[in-house]
Amino acid sequence: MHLNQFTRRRLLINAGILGALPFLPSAALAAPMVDLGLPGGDGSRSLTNAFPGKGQLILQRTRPPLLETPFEVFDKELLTPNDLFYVRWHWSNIPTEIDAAAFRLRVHGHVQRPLELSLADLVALPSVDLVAVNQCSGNSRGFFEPRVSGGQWANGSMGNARWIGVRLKDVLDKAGVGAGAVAVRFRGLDQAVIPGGPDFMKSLAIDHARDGEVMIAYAMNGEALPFLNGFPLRLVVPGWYATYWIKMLSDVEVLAAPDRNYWMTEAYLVPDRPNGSISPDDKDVKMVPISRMNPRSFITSLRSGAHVQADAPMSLRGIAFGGDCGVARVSVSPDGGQTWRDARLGRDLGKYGFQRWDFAMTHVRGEHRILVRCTNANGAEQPMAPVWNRGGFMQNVVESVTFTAA
Ligand SMILES: Nc1nc2c(c(=O)[nH]1)N[C@H]1C(S)=C(S)[C@@H](COP(=O)(O)O)O[C@H]1N2
Ligand SMILES: [Mo]
Repeated sequence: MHLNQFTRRRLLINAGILGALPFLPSAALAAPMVDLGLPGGDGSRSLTNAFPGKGQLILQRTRPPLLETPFEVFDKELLTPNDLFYVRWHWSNIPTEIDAAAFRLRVHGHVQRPLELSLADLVALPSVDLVAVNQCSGNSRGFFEPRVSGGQWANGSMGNARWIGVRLKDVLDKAGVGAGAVAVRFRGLDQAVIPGGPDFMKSLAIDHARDGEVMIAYAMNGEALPFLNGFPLRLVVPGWYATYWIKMLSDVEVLAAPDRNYWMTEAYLVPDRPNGSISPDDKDVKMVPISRMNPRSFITSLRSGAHVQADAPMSLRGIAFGGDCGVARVSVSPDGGQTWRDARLGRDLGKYGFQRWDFAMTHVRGEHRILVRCTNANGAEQPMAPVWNRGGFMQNVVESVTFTAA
């Protein structure tokens, strides 16, 4: 796919006008509410339209903005619309305006030729596009029992988009990676608000950074990136949790020694156990940086508590993704887990993206609990018991919906 003239022009003009980030949207009190049904209680949230470039999203936190995608969006669109794509920042010190013409991406550190690339320089490199799921490590954290601290997300801190940009490898080759480089560290234009607080930075091992898949995206679904999703550039790390997908990317630093920054060694650690799952009583578990995503699937056409007409033919549908590889199979159990049948898979937009599935049911009567389970191309399948860890990361339990046909 080629970036059309419209997008190129939009990128190169001074498109990044945000104004001031709202502190507390004044409409919040009168706003429509949603109940996320969190098991620990207090699942009521307001919907907000108050954020620049964003449509109606669930307000999880105002400063820094944490905005969740309402779940019904995933039923309507396979590519999550830019204005409904979730938002998550760690620090509220985010620039409120970016001059796209003056913007430079700095590439430095253990390289032969440090670079300062303009957006025009980047757009001139060979472009690549890829459909991939961006999912917060803590997606679904609000469903953890016992509850853990952190943003109490329901299932909407994920989204699927077509990312357009350049290969990180091409940019690194232009700079010439020095012999003995071990990692590449990324940071954006946001800064810590607390004096001495750790600016948000993540790094990837050098081979991962040069795998030809990791990209620097300048567009999303054919448009410039929304400001709050990282205008003008963001890292896209296909198959890995979004914590690595640095937004407003301004600095790429090649390191000759492992990255010891706070966000790699203290935060975003998961137990070194299958699926990152432990029991609340487990002590002294070895922790490692979070990395690859696991498979997930969701029923999107029906919510728990729904009433449908008995004996009418039903077509259930939903989405699945394989995580760090494609979807091999989606199975559905119409009877609470006793029997399983394969769902029909929809069009494959790429192994890192959402894939639709559907499943026909007939002679439905009474109360039903339907389960859906994805197996990925590596043979990993969703667990029947919920994942639990102290960070509230990597949830991918088999989801279910209970409804009544009468
Ligand atoms: N510069 C910067 N990039 C960042 C973050 C951040 O705080 N600052 N948060 C990361 C995390 S944890 C997530 S979940 C994703 C969220 O991406 P989105 O806001 O575009 O949905 O951005 C990632 N990239
Ligand atoms: Mo995240």
